[in-house]
Amino acid sequence: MKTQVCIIGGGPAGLLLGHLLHAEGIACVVLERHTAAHILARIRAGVLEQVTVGLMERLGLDARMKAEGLPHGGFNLADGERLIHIDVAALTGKQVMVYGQTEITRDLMDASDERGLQVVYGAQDVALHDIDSDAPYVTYAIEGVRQRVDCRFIAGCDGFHGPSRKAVPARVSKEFERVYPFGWLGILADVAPCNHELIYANHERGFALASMRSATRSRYYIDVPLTEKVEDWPDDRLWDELAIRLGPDAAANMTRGPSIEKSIAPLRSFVFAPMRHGSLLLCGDSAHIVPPTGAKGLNLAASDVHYAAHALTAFFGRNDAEAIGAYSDRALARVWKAERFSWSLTRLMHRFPEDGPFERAMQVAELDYIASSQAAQTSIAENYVGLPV
Ligand code: FAS
Ligand code: PHB
Repeated sequence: MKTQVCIIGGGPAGLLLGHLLHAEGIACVVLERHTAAHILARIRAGVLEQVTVGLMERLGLDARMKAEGLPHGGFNLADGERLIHIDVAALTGKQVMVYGQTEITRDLMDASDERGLQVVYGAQDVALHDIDSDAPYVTYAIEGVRQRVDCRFIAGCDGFHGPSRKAVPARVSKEFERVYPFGWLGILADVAPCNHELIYANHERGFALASMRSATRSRYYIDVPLTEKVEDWPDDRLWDELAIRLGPDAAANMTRGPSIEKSIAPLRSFVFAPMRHGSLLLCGDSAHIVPPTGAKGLNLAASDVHYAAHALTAFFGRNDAEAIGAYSDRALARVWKAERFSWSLTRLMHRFPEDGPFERAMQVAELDYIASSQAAQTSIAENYVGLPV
């Protein structure tokens, strides 16, 4: 097969990029190792910044999101009895959209069939070749039969564990990483949320987050030591812990129900630079990971795709390679700001095992400052709703 862009990975980054390029008449193919059903079964992000909403609008794929999504104008930081409301709408004039990553991915998948975007599911042994040249190619196997895609660019949208980042020579790359000493145990249940907005709680027993997917489907998290397993947390134990950590008011409004999904996700901050090498561009989790505290992971994938689509459209449409050359610096400039916010909010809202009384006093002082300062709340709000792309 010969095409212009070979996209590795059919998650949100790969499908968003594929649709944007396809809409511009740029020939592309998406290679995904799993089935569509496998991808839709992964429960991940829940909060969309305007950059993500905007890309779905630009593609004309925002109808279901606008019909079923929940616009949120604020969120809450709970510290013991205290609830600090961050009025994002009043402080920034913008909102976030609560609409699960699963639904975004479903909308993109459904449109692939309708619009003729070629997505190959079940692509095994994907390998990148000649990325330093102007004629790279990708090999893969379908049911044991080896295939080859010749292209001008490869877009590595294959997540943290994919092959694309590893194809960049170590001599030209640099990694930055912080692994956190806890994971997030998440539960999805078809029960009404305990609050109309999200609550991030820093309790003496640990972190908790009350989120949602709709008015009838809730998503909750607590932080747990990395030694814990999902089977250590039967539903009742998790509901009891959530009620304690989220506080009496949230607990009084909490509806319990059977989990339809329950999993533990490790937390890390990770950045890989550069995000372009030769004819390979990296987008999304293949190049960076954030702790989910700031709800940035999916949204950073969207801003990478925004920059990558702009660069590839300029290259193929106007033979202008300037934006390709600038892609990595442009994407990383926004990535680092989101990394800082996500790390900072994780530091503020979690009890780290190595922390002592001083570190706890710093958390209390920072929460006191946020509670009393519009400037501090504005800073949090503008990062949460998404910095400009
Ligand atoms: P993805 O990982 O979503 O997609 C990469 C795709 O590439 C996958 O479908 C994979 O199968 C495919 N792939 C990998 N290797 C391949 C190969 N060799 N060949 C072909 N295909 C290959 N973000 C938030 O904002 N909020 C959250 O609450 C949140 N929770 C998360 C929970 C978990 C467990 C994880 C892992 C991530 C979470 N994230 C969250 C972050 C997440 O939403 C990512 O930011 C988002 O999925 C990024 O999208 P992609 O870059 O497309 O990567
Ligand atoms: C979610 O609803 O899954 C969610 C929301 C906000 C976060 C992380 C996860 O910061």
